[in-house]
Amino acid sequence: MRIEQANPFAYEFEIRNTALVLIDMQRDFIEPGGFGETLGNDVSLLEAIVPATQAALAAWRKAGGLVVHTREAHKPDLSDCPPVKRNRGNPSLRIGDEGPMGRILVAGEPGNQIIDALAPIDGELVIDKPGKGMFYATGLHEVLQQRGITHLLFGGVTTEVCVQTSMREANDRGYDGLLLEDCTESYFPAFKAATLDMIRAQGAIVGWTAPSAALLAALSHAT
Ligand code: C5J
Repeated sequence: MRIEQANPFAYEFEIRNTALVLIDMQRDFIEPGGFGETLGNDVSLLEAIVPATQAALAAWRKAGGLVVHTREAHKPDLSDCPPVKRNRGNPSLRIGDEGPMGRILVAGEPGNQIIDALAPIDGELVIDKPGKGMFYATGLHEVLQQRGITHLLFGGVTTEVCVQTSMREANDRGYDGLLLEDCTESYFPAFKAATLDMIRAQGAIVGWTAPSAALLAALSHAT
């Protein structure tokens, strides 16, 4: 399969060797009252990518591809949240503190769940990650290797933090990664634009980007 419109050049993949990875599409980042808003951000920017992400997820499921959902989530005792992480951000509402949707970025809390529109279904992987990158302290690389995954299609939030970190980690581990441009967002539009440029610069130094319509078109020919 080939996405001709990918940047900086066509992206080739096989569904059986590829996973769609949705990074941190959690209530904490996307809905009012969560971690994202406590940092002073306008969360409606992120909500805008939900329809395109839903369409990509539905098409990928229909094609029978593997889906991986990640959540930025810490243990309730915060033993996996180093002080350098907890002590930054909004001093009056830190990771682990009680917020409007439960404890901020803590596993099992209402705000830590993936939004209903993109809720995982049986057979999909759900990875709780204590860092920004999806491979740090998760064991995910081994799981993907066992399944023969070599290519990763990315969506999720935020573009320049957890998505970019995960793509860079993936690149260093030998995966060919492509970021779906309209299925990712930042609280800072300029950061998103810069991240897309950085990923595909210098002959795809981190990976590729493409509009989700190009993926849908490729899949419609295959299914
Ligand atoms: C952040 C994330 N921005 N998922 N997390 O803290 O990008």
